[in-house]
Amino acid sequence: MEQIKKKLIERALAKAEVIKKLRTDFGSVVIGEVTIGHVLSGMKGIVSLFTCTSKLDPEEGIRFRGYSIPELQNLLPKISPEDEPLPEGLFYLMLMDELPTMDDVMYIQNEWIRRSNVPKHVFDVIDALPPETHPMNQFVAGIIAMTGSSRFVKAYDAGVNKKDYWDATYEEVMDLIARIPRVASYVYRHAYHNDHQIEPDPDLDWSGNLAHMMGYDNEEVRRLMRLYLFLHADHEGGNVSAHTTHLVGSALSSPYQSYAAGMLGLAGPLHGLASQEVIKWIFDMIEELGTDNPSKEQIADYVRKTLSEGRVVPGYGHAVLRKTDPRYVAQREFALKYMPEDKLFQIVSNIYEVVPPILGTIGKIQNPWPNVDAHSGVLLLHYGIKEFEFYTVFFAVSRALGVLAQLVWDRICGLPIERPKSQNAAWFIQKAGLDSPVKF
Ligand code: CMX
Repeated sequence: MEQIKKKLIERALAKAEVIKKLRTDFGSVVIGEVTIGHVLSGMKGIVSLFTCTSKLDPEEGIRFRGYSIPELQNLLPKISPEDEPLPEGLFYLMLMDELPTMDDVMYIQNEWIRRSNVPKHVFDVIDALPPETHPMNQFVAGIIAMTGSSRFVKAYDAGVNKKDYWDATYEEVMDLIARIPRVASYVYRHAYHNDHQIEPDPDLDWSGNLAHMMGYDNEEVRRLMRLYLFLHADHEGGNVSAHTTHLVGSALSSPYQSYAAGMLGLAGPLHGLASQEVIKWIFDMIEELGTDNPSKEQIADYVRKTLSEGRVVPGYGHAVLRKTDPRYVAQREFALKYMPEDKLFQIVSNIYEVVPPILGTIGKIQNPWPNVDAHSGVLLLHYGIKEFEFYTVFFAVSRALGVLAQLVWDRICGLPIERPKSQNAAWFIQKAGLDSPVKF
């Protein structure tokens, strides 16, 4: 067995035993209560998922295996001191629960290069779609087309013992992550560059290769890719993409299937599609106002108009966070370092000053502050990646790291199929003691 798997399972088995013990010996311990409000408000606040890769604090933001974003910007291996952390290292941390050395990172990187060959029929599937098909749909079609090479399905069909599910899952997860940049960049070139595809460069890291295969070869873009793929990797277990990947995986669907399902959730405008919606919203504002240098008053009027039309202000608000998203802050710092004069960055900065006070006056909005999507597009645009419908694909590439590391852990811990109970309206009405004016 290769070294990393040996190390993983040696530690993980002891931890999995503890999780099993919690289930068998402490299953009746009460950890909260469920109200009608919880059920009808998107289940927010109910602790109902087990996730070990990361944890989200409403005030402080995300911590990956206990480490905050600024801490990891110092602690994770980089190509050079002024660079961003290599996402390979974050994956190692989330999977192994220890900070990687540069050797560990190089091991992951070389594994992903070794496993990165994408079967030709996957490209045929993408080619068969009209180039104007939304890039997220092309991307997911490409992922689903790979299910034929599922190592998990092969092992399952061969009758593998359930205690070894994690092994085939790990192998498939490593294949899948290795192949993702090739699929994503293939979609990009299919959608926007007349199918002129660019071959991978085996000397580049995972993020650098994505930029390279898309057609962007300067070092600053690679740096941005590393930052982007590091920041979007995980956001604990309850967000739609992570939760869906986990849920579908609980039926022992393959990692390819589970991840594809999760990414269809990411493709919604209230989740990852918001990164495209932010730029679209800014361009619409510029067009409507007739200026690419709108004043704060003009921006405020446009925000109020958006709200009065019953639309959301994209990039603002969050189901858990109650402060400015530290992922927004990290991107803002990148912009201040590399592109402080960028016109769109100035607009994004002005929006940051204008939107929270307006949203804050609307009582129902829990969090008026920007989330990760409020900033990502403007960085990509600065380096010439102007096709904003593609932005969520970057998010999907990054999100693979967290949700798939967790899927390996789900299988190590032998988590069962998920099956919460639902009830009809009459049940809730009776529980509430409501005298309903209409009959159910
Ligand atoms: N603009 C306008 N209204 C907003 C709002 C925003 N940015 N954020 C929240 N609201 C509204 C909600 O739509 C909801 O209205 P109703 O009661 O009429 O349905 C009300 O305020 C309460 O919402 P909430 O409890 O504060 O927030 P939710 O947990 O329901 O929703 C989120 C969270 C992110 C979907 C919401 O803030 C939103 O729609 N933001 C804009 C889209 C966005 O940026 N999504 C990306 C999130 C990050 C990510 O997953 O990538």
